[in-house]
Parts: sequence; structure tokens; C-alpha cells
Amino acid sequence: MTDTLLFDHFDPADERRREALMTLSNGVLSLRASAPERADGPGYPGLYLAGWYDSAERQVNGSRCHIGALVNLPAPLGLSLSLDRQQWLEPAYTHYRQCYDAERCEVRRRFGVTLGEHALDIEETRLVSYADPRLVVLRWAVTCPQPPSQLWLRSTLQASGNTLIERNLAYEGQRLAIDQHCCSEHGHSAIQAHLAGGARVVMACHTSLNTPVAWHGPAAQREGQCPWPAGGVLVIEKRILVEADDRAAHALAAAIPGEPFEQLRAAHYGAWRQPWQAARVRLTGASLQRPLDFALAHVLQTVTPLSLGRDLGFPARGWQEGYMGQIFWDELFAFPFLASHFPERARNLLAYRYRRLGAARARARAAGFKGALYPWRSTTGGEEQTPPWLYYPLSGHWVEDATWLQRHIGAAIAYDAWLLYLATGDQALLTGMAGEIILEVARCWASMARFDASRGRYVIEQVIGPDEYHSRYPGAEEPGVNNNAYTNLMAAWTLCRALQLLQQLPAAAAAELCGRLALEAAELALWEQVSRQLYLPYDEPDVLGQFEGFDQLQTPPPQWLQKQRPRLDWMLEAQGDSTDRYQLTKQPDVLTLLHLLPPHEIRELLAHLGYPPPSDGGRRAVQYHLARITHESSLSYAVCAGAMAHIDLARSWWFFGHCLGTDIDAGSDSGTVEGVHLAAMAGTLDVLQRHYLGLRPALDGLHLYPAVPAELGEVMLRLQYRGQWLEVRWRSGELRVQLAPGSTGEVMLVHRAGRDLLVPGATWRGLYP
Ligand code: IFM
Repeated sequence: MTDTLLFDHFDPADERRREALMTLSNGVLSLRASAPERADGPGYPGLYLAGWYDSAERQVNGSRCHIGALVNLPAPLGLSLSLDRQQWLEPAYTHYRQCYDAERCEVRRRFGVTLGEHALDIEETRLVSYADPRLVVLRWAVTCPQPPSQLWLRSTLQASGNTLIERNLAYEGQRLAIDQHCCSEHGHSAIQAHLAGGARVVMACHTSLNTPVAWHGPAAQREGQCPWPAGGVLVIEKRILVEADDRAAHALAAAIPGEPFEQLRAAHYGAWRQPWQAARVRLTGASLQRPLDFALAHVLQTVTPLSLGRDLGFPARGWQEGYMGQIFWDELFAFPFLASHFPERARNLLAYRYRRLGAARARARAAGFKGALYPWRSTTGGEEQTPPWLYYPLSGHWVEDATWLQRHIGAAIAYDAWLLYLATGDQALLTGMAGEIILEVARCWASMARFDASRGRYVIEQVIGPDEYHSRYPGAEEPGVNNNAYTNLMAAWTLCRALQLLQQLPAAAAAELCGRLALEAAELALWEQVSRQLYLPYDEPDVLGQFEGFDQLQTPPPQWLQKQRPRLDWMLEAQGDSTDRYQLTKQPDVLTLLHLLPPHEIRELLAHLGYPPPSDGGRRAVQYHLARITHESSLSYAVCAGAMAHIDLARSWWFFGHCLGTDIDAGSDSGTVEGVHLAAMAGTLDVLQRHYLGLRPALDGLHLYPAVPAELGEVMLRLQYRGQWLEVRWRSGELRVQLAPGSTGEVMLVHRAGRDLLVPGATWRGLYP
């Protein structure tokens, strides 16, 4: 058993962050690692059903809004012990150890408590079953050198609300109403509850305790006596089933599995092991193995085989209350890794977008555009879910949130769709959901671009780039900036891919697709024109700017680039100022281009647009932007690590290390409390695979262009390309690639010296001294 993440003492101040770090999920249920014995805090029990949102009306800063938020379900794990039913466990620990085991996707705790004269040692194991989407299991094995003859046990299933994030309370608060508590004489308790909109959830819980039940307030609470067993170990188990439907509570209670714990655990572990082994990146630089395993485990426990067929996106903070559990563009950072290991999971994420294509078309029409305009934040439906106001805690003000103007999300979805095609080679994707998404997003870009005769180019106005620190020009009434470089280049990229995919398809299939989407030759000709004539804002020769006018903003005081200050947007707003006024970004838009697109593709795109390639390979642009980033978005370090890999490997490595530490090295009061930063985690895996080992799926084969930091040491991983599993090994400047046992196809490898067809049994070797 491995301790991927370990805490060897209890720290009340850090408890909520640890609960988030040690959250377990199976892609359907997600459970914060709160301590069952600490009913009075400091933790925050959280149990969430993936994709189960509520959008009941709220009044926020005078506006009525219906913003979808993931619902916190009743807390099912409460447990306590007592000798006399008067004094219950005093959680003053005599020893304490808590670990997250990524290899088993399991959290274990061992702690000591005293009850009267008795020193108890409790070994806790919990799992959210990877084998059964509805099941959570908690087990306590209690030992005591001089045990009492018997104990009282209290088990609770406690109603709760969405109250983790104080600044979101106006949007959150109580969402579930409990309809019914029920219990049986066989140790079951159950709760049936509903949302204002009518959706229902049922939770059933079995505690290994055959005693009568007492009900207390909003909690389903059982208390009963348990004799200390002759064998010396008192075992207490709680099994919880959760389902979102109309099933009667007692029917769900009857479905709680009765198999021995070890059997349930073996089924969970058996289901986890295969995907874990398929995706694990093995390193000899041992210090990185654990954080990388930790990142991988969170990605794999959030997007799982149990998610397949369910309408689920990629939640920014895992299935947690952070960002209300909503879906942004963050799957962009997980797609390359997922598509090359679990294409079916990536496909499921794309299906989430495809189901909302109709709504995105309607949004485009409502905004006066054509094609599909995806919302920046989404939940159940396809409507925009960005809250209209944000609460700024330093000033106590409500501030308008205009980040819904991040139109670039359409390009990110098109990018994912194209990448899935590259990784799988599945032409049905192009004639189906990937093709439709790419074409409709391209159509939207072409209609959004306005021809500006004075420049002889198309412009895209009133948008916000990934950098959310610039949402309007200083003093402007309307939000949005013009010609955000990232947005314009990705718009051009989408248009090029849309045209390319039609070329890629057999003529009849392309004609059928165009017919289905009512695409005429004149429209395609316009796309070609826009893709060649979009305007790019240059701040200096070779330096692609952030957006038009960024270079006219004020130069910030250098101390703002240091972290010993509050969050910049909160700090400045509290001073009556705004980040809009300064040349300081939250995350690096232009570097995001270098992270997403290989250098040759950027050169081709610039040439297509009639701009010269950077004469210095992009170095000046990188320096310019690095000097202006606060890294206050968790995505920033992943982007910088990727973007710098082919420009300055030492700096890239520094960013990589920081990215890996986003959650595990964070402070007790950091955003991690609200959920881990899943895209940053996925981003590290992506940087390692796509940038450091240089493994990129492309139309003509699997590209191998490594740039490996010396500190990385030896690396071994497996990945899929077009249905074939490959084994890749990097050691001492040598890259080796071979087909994995069982892979019978051939794979074209494209590298700096040419192309080689890899056949089963052969090994390709490349030296990179
Ligand atoms: O999607 C990101 C965005 O780019 C920056 N703010 C946080 C979001 C969710 O992770």
C-alpha cells in the first residue's frame, strides 16, 4: 500500500483543505474526506452527485437569477462512541495519520482517542466504489488494550446545505428539502429529498448496528449498544447508496450490498487497477512520482468508466462546491491525456458539449451570430451559468462579472473535438459530433468577425480572453476588449480546421455533412477569407500582444508581481482601482497558444494570416508576457510549463514543479479548500507527455519531438494512438517506442529525422543527446 499523500498530525486549520485533497470519487459520487467523529467541525462534510445541479431562483444584489450549482447531499458518515451515552468521543487525538492511496483510490486514517479510561485506536478505511456507481463504504476497526465490555455507538445521516464558500452564499445555501426519513430494524436509515425544481434523490445507509433508532431533528440518528467482541477488534461499517430518482427509500435500503467488506474493496480495487496501470507515468525521479500519481488519481477518479453514458462535463474543481461544480473550458487541459489513454472517456466529455449544440446555436442566433456560441460556464442545460455578480470579500461589494464574454471557449471545444479525431483516427467523429461542433463553431467565428476596411482585416470585438483581469477598457461603459490575440488566433485555427476536415472526408461524406448543416460554398469561401485576414495585435515587433490597447495600459508597480498581497483583483477593487487599468495578467493568453499548438503549426498559422514568424522563435514575446503575469489562475503554471518547453527548458521545469504543487503545497486558506484544481493536475500530465516526451497525435502519424528536462530522469508510459497501445521509455537521452503486447497494428512515427513505420515486435529508438 502506498501513501501518495500523507498527513501525520491533525491540523484543524488545514482540515478543510485536506478534506478536498483527499476527496474520493468514482465519477458519479464525490465525497470529501471529513472526519465522521467531528460533527462540530472544523471540517465540512460534502457528498455530491456528479452533474446533479440545482438552479432554484436566488436574489443576488437585487437581480433574480437561476444559476446552477452542484448540490451538497446530506452528510452520511457521522459516527461517534460513548461509554454511557452522556459523554461522546472527544476528538482530542493521541495520534493521527491520514493518507490518500492513489494506487487503490482509497483514503485511510489511523487515530487514537480516549474514552474514559480507555485508549482507543481506530483504523478507518473509506472508499467510493469504482465498481458500483452508487456505493460509499466506511469502516472503522477499533482496538483497545483494555477494552470496555461494551460501548454505545451513534450513527448519523445529517441534512446539510451548500455553505462551504461564504462569498457564494447568496447563490448557494439550502437547496435540498428532506421529504422523508425512514429506518428499518435491520440497521438501515434512509432519506428522500427533493430540489425546488422537483428532482429527487434517495440515500440509504446501513450501519453494522442492530439496535432501535432515535430520530433527532434534521438528522437520521441511530444509537445502540455494541458489546466489545471477543476477538478484540470492534468493527463498525457504514455503507451508503445514493440514487437520483424516484425510487422509494426503503427499496434503496434493501439494495445495500451485504457482501463482506473485503469483497467490496476487492471489487473496487479490481475496477480501478486496470485504468490506473494503463495511465500511470513511471518516473525514477522519485520525488515527483507521488505528486504526479496524486494528480493522475484525481483525474481518473473524476472522469471514469462509470461516467460513460452520463451527461457529465469536466468540473473545474472536481465534483465539489468550488465554482459551484460548473463546467468551464478546463477539459482542454485534460483532453490530450484522456484522448490518448481513454478515448471513450474523452468522447463522453465531447458528448456533453454535443448535447448542448442546439442550445449553443440558439445562443448564437440570440446574440446576432451564426453557428454555435457555447456558454462560458454551463451546468445542466446549455444556457450561460456565469453568475451576474461576484462578491469581493475585501470591499464587501458586488461587482459585475462579465467573464461570460470568453467566446474563446468555442475554439477550445473545437480543439478537443479535433484532438480526439487525431488520437483515434475515427472518421465517424468527423461526420458526426466532432465535425458538427467544429463546423458550427467556425461558422460562429466567421459571423462574429467584422471586416474593418481601414485595416483591410477582420476584427473580433467585445470579448474577454482567458486572462480575466481585463474585462473592459478603463472607463468604458461596455465590457469586453478588442482583438484578443488568443481569441483571434484560435478563431483562425478553428476556421482552418473546419475547412481541413471537409477536405479530409470523402467527397460524398463532406457533401452530406454540409447538406445537414446547410453550409453553402459561399459560406466556406468566407471562412477561408476570414481565416486569412484576421487581425493580430502586435505590441512590438515579434511580440504578439494580449489584446488591442494592452500596451497603452499603465505599468504596474513591480511589487504587485509578488505574492505577498491579497488577490490582485480584490485588492485593487477595494482601493477603488481595477486590474483593467494595468499591464498585468491573471494567466498568459499568448503563451496558451504556445502550449496548445506545436511551433510549426503556429508558424503555418501566422503565414496563413500573412504575419511573419517570430524572428527569434518567440523568445521576446515570452519574456514580455512572463514579465506581466501574476499566475493567479491555477492554469497559468501548466500553460507556462508547456509553452516554455521548447524555448527555455529550465524555466519550464520550474513552472512544472509549481504546477504540481498547486494543491498539495497550498496554504490552509487557499482555494483548494473548495476543491482541487483539476485542470492544473491534468495539465501536468499533458505537459509531461506532449511537451517533454513530445508525443503528439497528428494526421500523418504520432509525432515524437521530445524536449526533456534533465531533472526528469527516466520515464515510462503507455499511450494509445489510433487504437494501438504503445510503450514509451525515455532514458539518458534515448527515446524508445514499441507497440505494447497485444497491439497488432502498425503506427507511423514522425520525428525530426523523418518517418518510420513501427510494426509489432520492433523498437524505435531516437537519440537526443
Ligand atoms: O476556467 C478557469 C479560468 O480559465 C480561470 N478561472 C478559473 C476557471 C475554472 O478553473
